[in-house]
Amino acid sequence: MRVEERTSTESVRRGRERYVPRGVATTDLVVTRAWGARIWDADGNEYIDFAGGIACQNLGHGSAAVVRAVHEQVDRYLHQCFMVGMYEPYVAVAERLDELWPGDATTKSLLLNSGAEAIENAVKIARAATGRSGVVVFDRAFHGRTNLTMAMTSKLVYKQGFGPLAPDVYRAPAPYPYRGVSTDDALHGLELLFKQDVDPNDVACLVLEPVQGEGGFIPMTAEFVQALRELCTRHGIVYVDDEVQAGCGRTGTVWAIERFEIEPDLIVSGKTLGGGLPLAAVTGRAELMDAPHPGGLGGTFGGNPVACAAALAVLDELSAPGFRERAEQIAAVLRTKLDELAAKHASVGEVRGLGAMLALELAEQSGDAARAVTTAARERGLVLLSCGLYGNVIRLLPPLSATDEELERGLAILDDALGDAGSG
Ligand code: PLZ
Repeated sequence: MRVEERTSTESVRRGRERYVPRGVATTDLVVTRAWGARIWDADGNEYIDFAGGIACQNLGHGSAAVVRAVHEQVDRYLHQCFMVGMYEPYVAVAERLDELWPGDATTKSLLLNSGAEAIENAVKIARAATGRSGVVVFDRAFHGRTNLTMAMTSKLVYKQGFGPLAPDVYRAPAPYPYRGVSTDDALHGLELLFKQDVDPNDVACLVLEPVQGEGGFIPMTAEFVQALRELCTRHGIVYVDDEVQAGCGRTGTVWAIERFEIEPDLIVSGKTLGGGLPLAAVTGRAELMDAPHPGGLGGTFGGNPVACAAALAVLDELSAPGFRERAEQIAAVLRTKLDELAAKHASVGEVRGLGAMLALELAEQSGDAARAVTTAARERGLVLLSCGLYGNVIRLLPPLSATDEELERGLAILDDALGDAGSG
């Protein structure tokens, strides 16, 4: 049995080398099964999962309600293409997103396949609605890997050699107190951008993650978000809230922006939205969403019925009583232990995050130590991811269905891995 399984690990690794381009960076892990907050590899080893497929499993692997909804939909029909034959699950997801909208607006939703595709469509909608082309994004942003979104994303690895990049994308600073960028500094940077590079009256939208994800799990300050909201209103700029990583219950509330007490114009969601199936959405004020002409928006698979059935179950679970309370308990368990680790391991510079979206930043701005920690963690049975412009941030994205015992086991492994990495 073990021999057979080992063969399969090696054959997957060999096949990956032979048939999959190196541009898709992978770890050594070959997964054969996942349940709740645990993953098993092809050798039968069990791992605690603190990655959740990069924030796609906030409800845990194999969530009963999601699996049931998927099975039922599979028996009905798999695909129609909404532009050929409409179906109820698409409309029902849009209706549910309207009910969950954090504000007073009457909203409509467009469904798509990926976060990047949804961000692209948010920009199209903002451009159609305003008749302007400029897009403002921020330092350390991640919005995707497609042509437009790689221009919006910071970090060379995502765009080097892939140009020309899309024009009319401008970058401004965002608060990062740990590295000395205050809210005032960031707002001053935006003021300069509007003096030096682009007239705010030529800007269609600004796009901001409420907690920066790939960029290093940096929560935006409420003052910054509120000042941007005010500025957008003043200049007729569309405020696009990128909730692809921070949304869908990660911080406790359905949308992270609820914690900042502003109403955005468009929300982009993805990842956990499809419960593990590819689904993303742009939701926003009806008059903005209706700006593009008929035929201007769409796609073959966007809002696939099976993904929509999964999303309906996901959105029910995220907004069910008790979800937020459990997420906050998990956040408290994680934060207490991370604070302890920061006190114990000299390599740790800062613990930060919002709700259960938490991370450790290593003081040294190089990816080597964080890579050593994630590798040591995997060897000890914990799947863990790094992030940040310098790759020196260790982020925690455990399923919010994890038990206290699973969290503690994962955190104990993180402690050991920080020690192994020679940073203790
Ligand atoms: N916006 C805030 O975090 C995707 C990237 C993994 P897609 N983040 C994971 C990688 O290396 O490609 C993301 C995000 C935010 C947009 C996206 C893009 O979402 O579904 O990967 O296209």
